[in-house]
Amino acid sequence: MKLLYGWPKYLKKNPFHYCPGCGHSIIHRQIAELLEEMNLAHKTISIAPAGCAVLAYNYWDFDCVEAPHGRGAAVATGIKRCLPDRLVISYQGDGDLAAIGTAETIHAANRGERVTVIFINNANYGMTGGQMAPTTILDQYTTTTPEGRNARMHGFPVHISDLVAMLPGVAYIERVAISSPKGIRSAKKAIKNAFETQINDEGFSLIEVLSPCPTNWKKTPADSWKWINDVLVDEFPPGVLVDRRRRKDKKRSGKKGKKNAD
Ligand SMILES: Cc1ncc(C[n+]2csc(CCOP(=O)(O)OP(=O)(O)O)c2C)c(N)n1
Ligand code: SF4
Ligand SMILES: [Mg+2]
Repeated sequence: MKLLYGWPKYLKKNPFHYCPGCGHSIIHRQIAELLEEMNLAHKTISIAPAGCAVLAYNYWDFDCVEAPHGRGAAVATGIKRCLPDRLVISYQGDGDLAAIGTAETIHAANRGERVTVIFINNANYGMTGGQMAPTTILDQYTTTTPEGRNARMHGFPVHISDLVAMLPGVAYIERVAISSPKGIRSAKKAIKNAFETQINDEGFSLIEVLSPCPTNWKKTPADSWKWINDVLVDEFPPGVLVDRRRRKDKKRSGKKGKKNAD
């Protein structure tokens, strides 16, 4: 009999602590599946964030270290520079990456660090009780925007992936929405592209995942998918934001051009 679906080899048999309908568990599973399918688990070092995914190492059966809040891209840089043959994955939420970790993320991307960031954007600080994050959209209710996010008072949603995509060190950025079976399949393909980008030494890669947080959104899991599809994707449209893979230009690779070589 052909096995169509089973427990991924690199996912521990610990029950997830995530709320029903939370997107973190879907992406945890996809990362474990891909490392098995791509035969990369033995050389992977992942980085868990502060946020709801703080215990990611309880689920992943491959190496994982914990980074202080927001410092994932800096920790990833250090690991990758010491161990360049490893696949280094920094897993971060939107509060973690787009607020306290803005500087680390932008500078790691600008340096073209050969690391992959998985950016879980659920438009709020999930773990600490649903406060406004930089990615919270206008009019969205959170515990710190009880009347909805107001641009005059709180500023506009930060499109951090679009900002980072402008930097020449970046090789691949894609945004996906895990709010439909199609979107979930696209997420796995996007994460695979990012891992390949790193394995091929092409530059910084980041996948932004629009991910449901039913508990803090105060919605059912089904309504959370609907809200992503009806509302959140208007602010953060899914798609490839930049793809500079397989570029041949010498400035990028750091190799001297003919003109400068002699
Ligand atoms: C230096 C520091 N400041 C603040 C915190 C508190 N804190 C823990 S998680 C978190 C926000 C998490 O939000 P996000 O990164 O979006 O992850 P989510 O829980 O939504 O997945 C904050 C502010 C901390 N742990 N460390
Ligand atoms: S609070 Fe939100 S992000 Fe955190 S586990 Fe629950 S649904 Fe997931
Ligand atoms: Mg969040």
